[in-house]
Parts: sequence; structure tokens; C-alpha cells
Amino acid sequence: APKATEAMAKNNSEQVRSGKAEPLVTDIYTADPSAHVFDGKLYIYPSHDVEAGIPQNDNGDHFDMRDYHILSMDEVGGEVTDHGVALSVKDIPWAGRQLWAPDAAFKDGKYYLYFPLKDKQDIFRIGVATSDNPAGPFTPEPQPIEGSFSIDPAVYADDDGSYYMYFGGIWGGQLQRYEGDEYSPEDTYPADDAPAVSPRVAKLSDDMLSFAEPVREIELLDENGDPLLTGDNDRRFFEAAWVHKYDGKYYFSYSTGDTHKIVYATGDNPYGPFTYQGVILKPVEGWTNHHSIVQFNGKWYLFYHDSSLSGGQTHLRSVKMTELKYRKDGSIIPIDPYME
Ligand code: FUB
Repeated sequence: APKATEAMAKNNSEQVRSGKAEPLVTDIYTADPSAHVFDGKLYIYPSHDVEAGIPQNDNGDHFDMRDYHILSMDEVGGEVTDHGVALSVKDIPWAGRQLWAPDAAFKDGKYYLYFPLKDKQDIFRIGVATSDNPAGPFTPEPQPIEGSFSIDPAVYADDDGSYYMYFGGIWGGQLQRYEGDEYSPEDTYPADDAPAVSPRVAKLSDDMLSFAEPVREIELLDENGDPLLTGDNDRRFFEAAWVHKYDGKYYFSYSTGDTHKIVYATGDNPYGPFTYQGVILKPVEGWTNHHSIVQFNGKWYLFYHDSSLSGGQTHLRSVKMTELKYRKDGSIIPIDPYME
């Protein structure tokens, strides 16, 4: 018996699943998919990638997206509906440029679309827009959410009716310009042996339009309970936070950015701390990696993107989905997006 257990443990640690998939839509480029089940259907809230003709740089200027299209499907593998323009930068009063990775939430009959956008001073803020329909069109609030900053909002609806927004991204996402929640125009990164820049979380107010409390920093820890360090590029936070709950535990997943992985950490409450567990998705074609995780009709799915349809152009991506599986101990079996 001990032999069998050892063999199983070894298999588990080496196990990788194939996540090979085709783009959900091919007539437009889509990225950063935030998936939700609303009204018994799968709705996907992606970025809408376009060729803006802006040369690639570390600031992410080439990601110059101007609107959002929402996708939906009644069943996995079924027809994907593109619901057209749901919100456009030209209709957002405080807009500067660049509509990046959005998310959505539903509460008391209303849908909320949360989006990062640079304001007229070229500083990323997070906005919110509302609709009676999950596919929009969405009407933006006149101002960004007070106290919001950086990019990649992800809103988690907890079982007790509380909603939490997770956000932040370094480099082009400007999170390194905040000490606590104070802005400074300088890009400041902690030393390689110091704790890495932290993602942020805040509970949302009852009306879903503002933060109900001061923004908190999230602690991401290693197996010894020590903070993940700036130099630990394989594990430290870069961008693209997502939270889901599995078997009573909170799973905080994110992109490691310049090492191009989606990884996860787990914790006992929505504020963390979260302890690093492992890789969910190996690098995809294109520089960025960004995902969401949702349960639909009893199965779990990973939504992600890659640049295969555009022949590897980093700013022209396509949303894909694949099944996600857990081991008995709650760990996630890593996915290789190109394994046959
Ligand atoms: O799509 C623009 C940015 O690229 C997103 O906000 C990041 O997460 C990365 O995917």
C-alpha cells in the first residue's frame, strides 16, 4: 500500500492537463476574460483588443482599447453570442485612454461593469457602469470610484452577500506608484529581497458604486509563512487577480507577468493572507496571461487568452476556455495550453 500511495503522490505532482482550445470568437480580438453565470447562462466580460498602430513599450501603450463587447453562451461548446458594444470610451466623462481588463457583478436586479481606464492625467482609475441587462449597454457613472487606482478589477460575491473588489497591476498598471494608497508619479519597486508590491482589496458599498472601507494590501505568503519577495518573479504578483471559493477555501489567483504564468494562493477569508500553492496555467503565446475561473452546471472552467489567432501579436489576443480540475486535496491540476 505505501508503494501505491507514493506512486500516486508522484503522479499528482507531475500531472498536467491539456488545455488546448480554440478562440471563442474569431471576428474580433478579445482578451482578459472575466466569466460569470448570470440567468443560467455563461457571460464573458473581456477586453476588446484592436490594432491602434501604437508601438509596443513597457508602459503598455499598444493596448489602446476603446470599447467592450460582452459574449455569452447557453452551454459549453454551444454558439457564442457577441452582444456588440456595451460601453465605449467616448461615453465615459472622465476618460483619457485605454480600457483594460473589466469585470462584472450582479446585485438586486442590476448588473455592474467595473473597468480600468486612464483618466485625463493618464493615471489609471477604476470606473463602474450599470445596466438592467447582463449584456449591456452599460451607463457609466460620471466619476471613477473614489479611492480606486491601478488596473484589473475583479469582484468576488461572497456567500454572505458581501462583494469585494480585488485590483492592481505593476509596470503599465501603475501599482508601483502607490505607497499604501498614496500616489507618487515615480515608479518605485521594492528591492529584490524585500516583500513584493501587494495587490489590493476593498469591500464594496451596498450600492456597489464605491468602496465601503479603506483599501487594504493583500499578503501573499510562501510555504514558510514569509511574504513573497520582489525578486521571486516566478511567484510574486504582477496583475490579473481573480478570487473564487472551492470547498470553503478562498483561492486568490493572478498572473506572474514577466514569467507569464497564472498561479494561485489560498486562504481562509477574503482579505487573505493567501499562501502560494502552485501553477494553474503555463505561459501562453503572447506576453500577457490573464484568466478567470467559474463553476457552470457542476463543472469548473478556466477562461484565458492567447495570441495564436493573430500569429503571436501580444496586443491582439483571443479568449479561450477549458475545463479546470482539482485533486482530492483541493489543489489545482496545472494546465498546459498547447499539450496534445
Ligand atoms: O489587456 C490589457 C492588460 O493586459 C490587462 O489589464 C492585463 O491584465 C494584461 O492582460
